[in-house]
Amino acid sequence: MPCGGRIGSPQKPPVFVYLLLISAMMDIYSHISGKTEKQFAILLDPEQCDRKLIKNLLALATDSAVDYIFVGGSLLVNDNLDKCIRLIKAETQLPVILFPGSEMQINGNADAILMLSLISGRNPELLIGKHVIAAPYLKASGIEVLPTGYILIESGNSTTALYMSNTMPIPREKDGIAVNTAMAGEMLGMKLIYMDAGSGAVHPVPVSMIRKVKEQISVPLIIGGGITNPEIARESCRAGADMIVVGTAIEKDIALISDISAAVKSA
Ligand code: 1GP
Repeated sequence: MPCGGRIGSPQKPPVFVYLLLISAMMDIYSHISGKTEKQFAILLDPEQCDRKLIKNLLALATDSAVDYIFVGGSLLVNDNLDKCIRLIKAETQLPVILFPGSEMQINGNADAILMLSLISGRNPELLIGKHVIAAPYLKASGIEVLPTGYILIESGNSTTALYMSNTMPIPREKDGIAVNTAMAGEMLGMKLIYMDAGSGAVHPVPVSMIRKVKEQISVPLIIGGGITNPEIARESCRAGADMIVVGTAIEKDIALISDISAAVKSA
């Protein structure tokens, strides 16, 4: 290219444009681990993926500064996952993260997937077996994989996750077992620890357990299951949860989105 001949100097874009570009290029894990404020994810069950509900719910989620949309379920009886993700993507820019109940719940239209290893259980299929089957499909999909140590905590009722996984949860008063399990997960290289009382749990994960686990790990801690109101969300965050996941309560009353989000963000 010949030198000279340029008329005037090119306008530099303002700094915020660079920041927006950097943010768009960041992967989901960098977003999760880099945020200093507490994060809030809504869990959508593909079985409940009605266009009108999704539209209303996502409008509220965007207005309420929700961080992520999780999609998945322990037991899907319809082949709705792809349709559901397309509906969500048409309505929001929020990142969509798969929270798969089985190796069949892989979809390249999502932004990331929690690669769950059920480290509270002793079912080899859910520790490594299903992952071996899923690995080539995940690679071909190009989706960002988030290695996650998944820990089920006794919840006071028999949840679908518990029944389907054919495992025993960690007893809710056994903080020490939860701490050791989370530490082992991190030492094995898992980038997230997710303690879950299970969808529709009567009792959420106890705050004392959250506090003790958080003291011993350095990767982000996700807490879900049985969070039905802003107080539980706030207390869980104050105890050490970096991200809260709520599904059932919001399915029943989507107005809870803004109250729970406010509680999470002010914790
Ligand atoms: C379940 O943590 C999620 O795996 C959400 O649970 O449906 O009880 O909110 P809820």
